[in-house]
Amino acid sequence: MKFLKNAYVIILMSLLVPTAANATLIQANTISTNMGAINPSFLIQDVINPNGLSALYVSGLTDFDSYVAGTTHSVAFEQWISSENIVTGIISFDFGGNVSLNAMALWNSSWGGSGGAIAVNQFELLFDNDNNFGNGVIGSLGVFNATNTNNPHPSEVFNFASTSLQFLHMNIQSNHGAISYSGFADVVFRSTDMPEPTSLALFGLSLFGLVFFRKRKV
Ligand SMILES: [Ca+2]
Ligand SMILES: [Ca+2]
Repeated sequence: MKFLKNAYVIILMSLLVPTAANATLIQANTISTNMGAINPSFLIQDVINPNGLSALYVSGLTDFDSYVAGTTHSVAFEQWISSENIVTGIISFDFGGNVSLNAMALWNSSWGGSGGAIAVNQFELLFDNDNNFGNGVIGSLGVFNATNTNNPHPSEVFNFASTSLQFLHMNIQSNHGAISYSGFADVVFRSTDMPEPTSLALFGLSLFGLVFFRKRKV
């Protein structure tokens, strides 16, 4: 009986350990910006779908760390480019419900422009309780610099303290020199929420353990 109980605890622990180490890639449901788009081929919506990346992802299923480490972006026409003469501004992400995030990965733009690259450079991430940057935000997750403008380019990962949020704003403060446009190719986010299938497995195992030990006691 004691052996069985110990075995049960060990199985439970072994399930908990990989869950803590893994983190799931998650994508926003919707995105909007006050920076517009140069034309309908370069909409902001392009940055939250896997088109243009060297591998596909599935939000809520794909492992974040291995995905962003091995995936590049090289398709010049699968990216967002701002309206002319707007190089700074706000991009807002809505996750459709509360999620816990602790990193964003970004694949930048490789387009050149008058004065330099259009790739975004300095930006601040801010979390909010609505989709409106203008009426204030709850807090900042940090100020970051995106430096990689090569083509094809790997992702750059920006880490921050794990935060529960539904709305995230990216306040773009500079690009890499272009005087007329800013842009980037893709973003994904790192979720620290426990993946659903593991939660279910743990729940099932707990229930099994409870029933099993109850039965043995009788
Ligand atoms: Ca894309
Ligand atoms: Ca707000």
